[in-house]
Amino acid sequence: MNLSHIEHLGIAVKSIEASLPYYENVLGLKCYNIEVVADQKVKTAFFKIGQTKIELLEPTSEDSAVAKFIEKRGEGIHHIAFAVDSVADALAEVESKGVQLIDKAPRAGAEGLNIAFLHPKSTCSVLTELCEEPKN
Ligand code: CMX
Repeated sequence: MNLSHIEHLGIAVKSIEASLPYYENVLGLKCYNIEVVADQKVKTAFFKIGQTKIELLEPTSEDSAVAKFIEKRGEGIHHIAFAVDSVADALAEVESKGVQLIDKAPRAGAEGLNIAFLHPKSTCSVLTELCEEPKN
């Protein structure tokens, strides 16, 4: 599989508003997009560092995956996302190597990317996302 770079790191926070001053005033990053991903029940905020982004994830519902994560483990790094040429091809490859998939097929994620998650039980306990720029 050809991973080109770390597309983003997902960080679970209780409140984007309360977290922004650290990222903007201390680290000097600029939040360039805030977007709700309704089907994932999260609000997201994005910052760029080189080719990589930081994605803050605030739950919008108590039953969201991110709300459950914060309840169990507290705020902090939630997932790593790798950029690939083709999420569908990468899913087929990792599944053939015994990795448990959360998403069996690519779906729409934040920022217009096609994405899919791999289960942390098969990825050394790090929730892993594969991302692909849509080809129009
Ligand atoms: N990183 C590592 N391990 C995680 C995890 C994470 N982010 N989230 C859950 N787990 C672990 C739990 O600690 C638990 O481990 P134990 O069994 O050892 O206690 C196990 O996975 C099961 O966790 P759970 O709380 O019972 O939750 P579920 O099984 O209901 O769901 C998961 C876990 C990973 C399948 C679910 O969170 C998921 O589907 N995540 C992918 C989607 C997602 O996270 N969306 C939000 C971001 C959206 C975006 O970026 O757009």
